Amino acid sequence: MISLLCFLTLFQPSVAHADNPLVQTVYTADPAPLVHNGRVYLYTGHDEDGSTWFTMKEWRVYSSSDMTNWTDHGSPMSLATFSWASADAWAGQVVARNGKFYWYAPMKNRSTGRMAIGVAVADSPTGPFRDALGRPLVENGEIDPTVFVDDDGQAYLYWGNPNLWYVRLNADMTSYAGAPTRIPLTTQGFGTRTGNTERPTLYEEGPWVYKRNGLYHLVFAAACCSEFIGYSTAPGPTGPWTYRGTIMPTQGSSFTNHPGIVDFAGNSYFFYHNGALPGGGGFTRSVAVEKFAYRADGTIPTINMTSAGAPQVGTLNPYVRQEAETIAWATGVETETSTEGGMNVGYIENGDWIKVKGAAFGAGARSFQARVASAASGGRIEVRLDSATGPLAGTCTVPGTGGWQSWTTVSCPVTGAGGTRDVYFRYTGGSGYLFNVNWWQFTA
Ligand SMILES: [Ca+2]
Ligand SMILES: [Ca+2]
Repeated sequence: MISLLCFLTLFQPSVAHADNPLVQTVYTADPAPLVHNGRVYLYTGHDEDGSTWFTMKEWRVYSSSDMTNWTDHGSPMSLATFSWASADAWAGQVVARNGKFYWYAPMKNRSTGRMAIGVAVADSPTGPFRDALGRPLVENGEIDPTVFVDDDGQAYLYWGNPNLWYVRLNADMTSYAGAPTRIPLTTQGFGTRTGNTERPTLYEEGPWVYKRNGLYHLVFAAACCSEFIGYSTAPGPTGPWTYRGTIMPTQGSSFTNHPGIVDFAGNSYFFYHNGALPGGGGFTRSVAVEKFAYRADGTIPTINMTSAGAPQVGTLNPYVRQEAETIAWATGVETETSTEGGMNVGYIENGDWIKVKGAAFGAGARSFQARVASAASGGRIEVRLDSATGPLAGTCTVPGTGGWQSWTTVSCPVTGAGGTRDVYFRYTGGSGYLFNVNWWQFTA
């Protein structure tokens, strides 16, 4: 983490207005979005800092109601969730059904040494998730599960690298009927790869299956390496597939990519990953998102990676409790589990800051309060508008509270915060870690 934090501090000026990648506190990979109850839940893997391989031990969850400010829900599932797993917490997906949330993910089976796909279940989209079976759901040494539930209720699990498989899931979502079936990888279905006789089609890995206007879409990481994102369509969930071309060209300094597509609030969004964070690369990836619109004929346009990301949907209400870990952009800080529930922002040092985008202050805020803790001597929260060096609307003094999880609420007057503005919380104080923040709220 140290190298990432140092890089972020140095990198501040040039990224102040970017919103991609979506997470700056850790490296994230393999995005799998889920829309539920007016929020987008984003499930990711976690590349360890300084990785030189796909060294991944846990999965993470973020959520947003506006595609811009993302709330960190921590890690509700890890290799430790699965008693049979030994390594490789790789690309998975969560689907909602039966009032529960099912997370399908590949990992290495300790007893066989092969990659297998497990399934965990939770009552909430943010977990906690528990192993539904105590053993793999399916195991054939291949990876990258995606699950699609058709309109008739039949669910399908697709996965595979180097092959592409599907199996029909039962309604319980944790068992299946029939045997895994190999989808024929034909050049008609998945395009032509040149110079690789063992893999003559473009299909590489990372399938993402969904249905739109009666047409089944199979989006996937194509060719290798570096990968691009392509897609195929079919009249039914089991094919026959027809290759439709490139969605996202090879870009972004990660030699892998991974697609996730959802519709939310009347728009369509394409999630992917790249190596755009400082210190980023093929094993230190970051998830990002672009808004897109299907063409009139239903095909998917070319989507390029940007640092701007998707525009905000609506605004953020600063007059209700907002989690400190709801972040449009962060520099220097990390998140951790809070004893008050959820997460808090921590490891705050002098000059670190967090951006919250598009707070709708209306006629104006009168005061600001924050839930804080400090085992040191505290510091100050500067409430700034428009940028980290923008107009100072107020300053709250944070005292020492006797512990990093000994919480108290501080408040301070605010002036000049009216209309809809980006808010920057800039943390100042002495040396070392200053204090933690759990949540904040303005008063009108
Ligand atoms: Ca820090
Ligand atoms: Ca919190």
